[in-house]
Amino acid sequence: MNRFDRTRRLILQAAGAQALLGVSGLSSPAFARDGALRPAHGQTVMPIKAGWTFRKVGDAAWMPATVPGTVHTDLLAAGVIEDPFFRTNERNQQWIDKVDWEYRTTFHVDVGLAAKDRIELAFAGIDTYADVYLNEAHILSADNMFRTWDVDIKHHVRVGENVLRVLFRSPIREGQRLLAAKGYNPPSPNDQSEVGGLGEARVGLFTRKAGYHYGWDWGPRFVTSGLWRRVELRAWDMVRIRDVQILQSAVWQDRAQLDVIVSLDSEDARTVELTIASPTDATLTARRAVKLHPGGNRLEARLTIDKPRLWWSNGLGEAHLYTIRTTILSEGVETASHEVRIGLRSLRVVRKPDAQGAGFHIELNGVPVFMKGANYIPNDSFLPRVTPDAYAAVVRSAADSHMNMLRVWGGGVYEDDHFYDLCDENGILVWQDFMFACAMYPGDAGFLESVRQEAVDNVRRLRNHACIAVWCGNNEIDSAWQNDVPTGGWGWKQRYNDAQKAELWRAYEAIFHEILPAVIAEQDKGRFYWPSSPQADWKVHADVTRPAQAGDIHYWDVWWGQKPFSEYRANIGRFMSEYGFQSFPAFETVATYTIKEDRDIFSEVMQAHQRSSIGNATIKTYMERDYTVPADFKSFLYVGQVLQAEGIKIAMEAHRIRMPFCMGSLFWQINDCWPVASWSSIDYYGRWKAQQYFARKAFAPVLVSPQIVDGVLNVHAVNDRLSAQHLSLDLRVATFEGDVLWKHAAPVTLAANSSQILFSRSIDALAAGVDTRRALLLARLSDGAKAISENLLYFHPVKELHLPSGAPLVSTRKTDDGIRLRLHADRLIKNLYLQAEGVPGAFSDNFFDLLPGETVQVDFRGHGITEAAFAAAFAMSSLGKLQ
Ligand code: BMA
Repeated sequence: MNRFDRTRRLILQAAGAQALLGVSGLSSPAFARDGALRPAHGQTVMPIKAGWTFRKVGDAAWMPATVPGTVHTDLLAAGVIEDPFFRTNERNQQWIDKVDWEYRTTFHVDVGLAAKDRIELAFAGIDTYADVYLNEAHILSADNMFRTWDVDIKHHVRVGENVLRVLFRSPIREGQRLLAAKGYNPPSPNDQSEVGGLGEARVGLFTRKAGYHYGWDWGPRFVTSGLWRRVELRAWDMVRIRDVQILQSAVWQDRAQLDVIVSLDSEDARTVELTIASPTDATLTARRAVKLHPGGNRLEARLTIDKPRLWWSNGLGEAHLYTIRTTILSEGVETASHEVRIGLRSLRVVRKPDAQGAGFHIELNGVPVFMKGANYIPNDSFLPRVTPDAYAAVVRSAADSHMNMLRVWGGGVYEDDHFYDLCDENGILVWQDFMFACAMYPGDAGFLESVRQEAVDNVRRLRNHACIAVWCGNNEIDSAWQNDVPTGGWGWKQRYNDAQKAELWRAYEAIFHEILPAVIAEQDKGRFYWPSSPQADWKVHADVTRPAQAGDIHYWDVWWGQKPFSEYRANIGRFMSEYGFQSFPAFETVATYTIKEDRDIFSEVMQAHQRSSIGNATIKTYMERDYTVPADFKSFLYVGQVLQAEGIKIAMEAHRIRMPFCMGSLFWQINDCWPVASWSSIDYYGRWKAQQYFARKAFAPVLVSPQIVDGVLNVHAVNDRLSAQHLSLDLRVATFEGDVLWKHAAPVTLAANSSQILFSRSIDALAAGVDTRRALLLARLSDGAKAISENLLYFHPVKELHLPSGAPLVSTRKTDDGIRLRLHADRLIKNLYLQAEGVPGAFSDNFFDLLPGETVQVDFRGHGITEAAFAAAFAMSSLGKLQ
């Protein structure tokens, strides 16, 4: 449909548009990440970015500081500490979080600015225990990293120089004080207190601060302090729009009904003109006069859009966004405005009881959509240095790999606005955890109120984003404690006496069953809230012994339980929100944190960049099962990546072919916060591991997946598209030299949005007389000459195969953005690994099997690459070469 041949109307209905009185205490508008001003919208906005200095409390000398920033990165820039990520530097930087720090700057206020009706200082994020002084008057005490703080400074600010000083108290000392007051330590196993020199005192849970700062099983311990998001002065006269909430009350194919709620502050009683329009759609426009009262005002308006362009998740259509601009005109002059982007869509989480238990699926615009994606953690231990490009690289990698969901996991942070903007634009739905993970939290009145405020701030900040699909209370606390099953859980509750147990569970209920759902109901009515991930959904499906039948699942018997990858096929729930397997990053990344003598997986440095208790040995154990373990370090890293990718491929495909029983597959984890061996599919520097390339194939909209179960070959096909696909299926058994031993071809129809078996045959019938150590099965779905999905199946573990050892023929030519390679092989090249160390860029495909007789084209893309530099760095490995 052409966007211009549809009429859209916007109606401001008189009944819904009257001004309501007396609503106050509204929170701040959304923040942009980069310090760049959002259009001032009638306000004067002055970033307080320049001139910052810092010192350890008690020191004489001030050093230059960066805001937004952290103490650690400022110390690094000042040359006081070395790169925290290099070798084991982390260990000797643990003193930083145990002392107090002071930050200071000055800013100039002119007469005009000082005369404004209202002046406020807005802190988008303070990490964490801080007292703020303006011209030596105390203006704020902060104690929650996740909150935003707006401080009225009208009566503190003066014409000329103003001094802003922030005193940060050590989060560790504060935590120790709170722990002592509590008298016992609640469970919090991921807090790496030993690294911090605190023994078993796990203090992180007492502070509303990112859990991973205290260390995690993929992350170092850097308990930061600092002004981690921007600080700005805002001043205005008369009227200021605080917030505009757009409720999508009903979205149909032919019509969308929006309720717009404008929260604004007015200095006096006046009549103004409210207009709502869309710069992206000239037909949307409405205006009317409204009467304002002094203080907080709430205006409501109903809009109707005919024939809306809907927002679709990646793969199903355009992620169309409308910009909605709200303005206030006073005596014909624009005095305040606000802009927000929305995507029109209906979204429900459907949990319908069925014969097996109860389903759990996302329904988008009336369509059940299988969620393909990953868990997402913070991109750096030091958040302020994450660039917009780094955010874009992760979200685009997800979109390019056919993902449609990321789970913002609860041990990190409520992410930057820019992240959610990118998700909106790329059709990536977000499963948004609140920031609680793997711990039992305090339940005193002060803590609970802080949690409530934090939830209000972040729900308000994020609620207009099209991408937000699920609000989730926490990560894994329900399953770790399992209050309903006396012997259940991870052994947490068994360590406490009855009074402690009751206290800890009461706090859990207060946060996750009372406060958070109440905030959602009040601030984001209608959006789905799920108390914990995973949760067995016993309310819908009462069989506690069979959690796989309802709710979501974190499946960790592969890796933590050392079970074989094939177990992924047998352990499938209704929504797989976590599963994963580790690998090392590429050698180039390892080289950034090691010196030559460290390059052994059991060296002190390699173990320090591995935080899972069973880490590197587990990678080796699994490798021994299926692969010939290479003796040299570099090859070990490469085979480890293949191991991870092949293992997770089993899970991704197994989950998809079980649709509609299973309707989600989010692996753990897409990114890293430092260079480390972890479950990530993309490393800290943005390098795709083998797994990310494999995910792109396993999550493709149309998938062919051959599986052998109990001696029977089943060829499955999954079609995520909303229309039937008429394709040809081509199956063949061929030797590694390309001789075809068996084949089958047939036209097939894949029903829309479904999984089906296309072909079944006993393996004996196919492989009779075949030397299965020298042969493979190829399954291909094509549309005419174009391959839509292709998959290979081997009959034995790799170490038992007789792989050819040759290398492909390679020709290259320069393209506009890099180098184009053509690769050809006469015999199978298994998991061909293309490398160009030191040349900035990335291969469009990698770690794939090059089939005999096949020629494939791969692009190496990057800026300013010369053919000579590429040729000098280019190298290839394959599993055949290593055997
Ligand atoms: C899950 C996650 C994380 C953890 C990961 C790997 O428990 O929620 O807490 O890092 O598994 O162990």
